[in-house]
Amino acid sequence: MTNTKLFLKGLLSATALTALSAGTAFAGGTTAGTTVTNTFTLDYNVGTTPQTQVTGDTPTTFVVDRLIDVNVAPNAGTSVAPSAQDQPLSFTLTNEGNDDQGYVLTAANVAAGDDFDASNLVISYVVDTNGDGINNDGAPVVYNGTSTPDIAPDQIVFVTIEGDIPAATQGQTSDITLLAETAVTGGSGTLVTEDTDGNDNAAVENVFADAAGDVTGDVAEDGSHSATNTYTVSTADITAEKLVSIFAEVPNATNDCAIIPGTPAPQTNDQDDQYAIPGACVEYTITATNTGAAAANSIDIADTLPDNLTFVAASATGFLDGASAPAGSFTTLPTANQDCFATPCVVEYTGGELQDGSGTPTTGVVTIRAILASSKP
Ligand SMILES: [Ca+2]
Ligand SMILES: [Ca+2]
Ligand SMILES: [Ca+2]
Ligand SMILES: [Ca+2]
Repeated sequence: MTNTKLFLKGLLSATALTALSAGTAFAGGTTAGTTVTNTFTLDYNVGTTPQTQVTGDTPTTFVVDRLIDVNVAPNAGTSVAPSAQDQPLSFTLTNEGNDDQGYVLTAANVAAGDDFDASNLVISYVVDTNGDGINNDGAPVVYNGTSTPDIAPDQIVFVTIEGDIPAATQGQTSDITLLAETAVTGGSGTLVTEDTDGNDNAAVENVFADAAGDVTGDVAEDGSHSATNTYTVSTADITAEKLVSIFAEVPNATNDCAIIPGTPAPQTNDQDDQYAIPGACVEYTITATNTGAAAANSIDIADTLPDNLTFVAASATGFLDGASAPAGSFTTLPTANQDCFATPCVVEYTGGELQDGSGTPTTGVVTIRAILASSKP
């Protein structure tokens, strides 16, 4: 055979295999209930003389039994914030048998080996109806105990468990199991049972082939399978401090109280130091720091200035969104030179964010300048 012929033969074999696979290859094999019939012929010679062919009286027949095999696998775990509601954990359920089946689903907390339990566990699912292995097949169905996902051999179901997270701390985990028990289709929730009295060639009998799973009691070949997925708490850890200093005892063009950050007056020794005398420019800084792994957002800093001050200016730095653009704004601000005795001086910065500070702490600062009143309030 020439090399060209060998190549063509290879191509043809591959094509033939592909065509066969597309039509009939299930993980569980030939579909349950298929009737398999066979006959034979026997030819023989006596001496050199061919004799009449012998054939069987009737073809042999059997029906293919029902392989019950299900697999539950967790997808990536979920990072959650303390006290967050309706947090999803996702699993993939596959019918590895050779007939359509429904599945009774159970979500449960693992009692030991983790740090907390999630509450209000709710199961929903999406059947991969278009068979592309992607959860793009419409709205989830909330599982209510009888709304079983009914799927064909080799088909998969995307199952999501949603739970509420308690006030846990950074790095704490919660393990949740999903158990799928094989049932008949149609939503009755009736579990299938295994045939125990040996094979009848004329009957479609249930044969269990599932593995043992994570849930206690989920042993091999019991018609069920289970797996575990994990919530991990990722939280912000915010601290804040407020400091006050005298920016300039006698503010002037060089040490302009209204320019932030500007140039503070010298604070080198007692002689040059800046004292809190009437007319001095006072600077408050409120510094917020995140040392946690999660971003903190909706940060709201409010400060009502003492009534013996006159507001001058305020600014904020360091509160950045995920793309390092400024996050937040002053939603309440006194007018420049507002007398805080006559009108309360409320400074409020709203909507600030501090990103993941677990490596390097992230910091935001609100700076407020005011003049110490020259007259008694
Ligand atoms: Ca637990
Ligand atoms: Ca899909
Ligand atoms: Ca049988
Ligand atoms: Ca099992």
